[in-house]
Amino acid sequence: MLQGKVVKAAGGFFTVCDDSGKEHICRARGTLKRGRESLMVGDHVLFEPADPESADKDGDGIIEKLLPRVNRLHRPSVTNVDQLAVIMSLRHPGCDWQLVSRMLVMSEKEGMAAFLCLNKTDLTSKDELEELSVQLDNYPYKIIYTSALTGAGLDRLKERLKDKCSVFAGPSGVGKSSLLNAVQPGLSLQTGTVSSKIKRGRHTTRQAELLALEIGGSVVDTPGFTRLDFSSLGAAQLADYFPEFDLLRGQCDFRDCRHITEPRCAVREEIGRSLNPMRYEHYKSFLEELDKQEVY
Ligand SMILES: Nc1nc2c(ncn2[C@@H]2O[C@H](COP(=O)(O)OP(=O)(O)O)[C@@H](O)[C@H]2O)c(=O)[nH]1
Ligand SMILES: [Mg+2]
Ligand SMILES: [Zn+2]
Repeated sequence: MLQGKVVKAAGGFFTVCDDSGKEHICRARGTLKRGRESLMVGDHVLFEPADPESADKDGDGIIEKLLPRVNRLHRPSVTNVDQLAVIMSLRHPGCDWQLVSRMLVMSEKEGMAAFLCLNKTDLTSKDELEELSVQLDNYPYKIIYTSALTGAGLDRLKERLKDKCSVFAGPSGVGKSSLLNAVQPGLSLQTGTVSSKIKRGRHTTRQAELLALEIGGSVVDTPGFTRLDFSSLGAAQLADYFPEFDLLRGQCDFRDCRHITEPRCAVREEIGRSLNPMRYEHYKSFLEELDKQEVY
């Protein structure tokens, strides 16, 4: 039996990449097809490769066992992800900072590292970038500025992607596929203008696929998370998913402080100092959203 990783799943067939990089088309044992245990892209598995001696020359391998998962993302379904690369553009379309925070909360919840990539810097003036850097003072995640068009920042992006399994997430049209094509010119992923995508209906489902990078590592290019609700999140845990609050934990006067109206709140005292004000606003609005969920 060999060990491998599922890099593609479609129509009941799984493409499994073994340790030497060879791909095998496999089917799964019945018990691995259904329910909670159903296989997905990113899974580590044990499989029996197709027997080259067998009469049925086109026979497929059989996946026998699913190995434990480290984490998992939904829509697209991917597992064992090292990091989430949140991709946004500064213009066409402009950056949705609240959506960025939403995705970052998700990555924290799943125990994934994350970084932010702001693309299309070629469309932004130097003044705008300077203004932005004030707005992003004390932003708690690494930010890489790129242009898939001019190639600016690509080396830094490659450095981050090397030898990791990354998921590219972000709205349609920000340049996810263009960035991947620039990182690895042979990929030839389909890219499109914002308007033509909207016409075609941008929520067309597509299977997640792990793309191996020549620099080492792999990337899942997603059509963007279409539904990102907090239904599985409790209000009491929200603050745990804002890593910039970590150093202040236990320092508020009230032990169960929610950092909203309580007096002598260590978090609120740090807003505009070590805490980024925009991030705190997102915390507040997510908490409101979760409170409503829990009432109904
Ligand atoms: N000016 C500029 N346009 C870009 C850049 N990156 C992507 N685009 C364009 O933005 C559109 C959407 O790109 P695409 O890669 O399909 O975005 P995706 O939906 O996130 O995969 C295409 O027309 C690209 O040519 C960039 O860095 N600068
Ligand atoms: Mg794309
Ligand atoms: Zn507090």
